Amino acid sequence: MRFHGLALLTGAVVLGACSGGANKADTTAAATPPAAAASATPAAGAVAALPATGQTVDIKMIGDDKGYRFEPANVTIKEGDAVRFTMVTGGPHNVSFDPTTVPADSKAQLDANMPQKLSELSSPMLMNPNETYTISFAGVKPGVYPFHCTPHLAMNMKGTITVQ
Ligand SMILES: [Cu+2]
Repeated sequence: MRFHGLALLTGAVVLGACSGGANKADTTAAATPPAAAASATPAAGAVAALPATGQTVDIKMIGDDKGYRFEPANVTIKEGDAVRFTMVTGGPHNVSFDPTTVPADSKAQLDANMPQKLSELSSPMLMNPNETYTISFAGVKPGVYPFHCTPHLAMNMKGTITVQ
């Protein structure tokens, strides 16, 4: 109790000192970085995910005796729509956008709109039939967004999402 009171008193003294002059304000700023740095880490991914506001377009993830593919592989959507990937056969599959081909001005938003990523712009693996993974394209600017399945890239499991 006594200790707590002392801590409060110390805090009050520091506050009082802070309001004293410009130099003290600098001291406060210098003392702030640990907190700022801590919040700067989330700030790097500070773009908030935006929920879809439009239609949901479906793409199936298939691996069978005809090969590995997205079906349809190429879709055209509007900004604000969502694309829902459904694991059908031949998994694990995922959805991965190549950071070097995603339009730079939408990269952070698209990345933010992808939940539970394995890595930047890369969805988790869908293992079981009927598992889905939905990506909102809210705030993702018009452009062409090529994507692929990481495990089956060599088997040409690729597609493109064109945002109008
Ligand atoms: Cu695949």
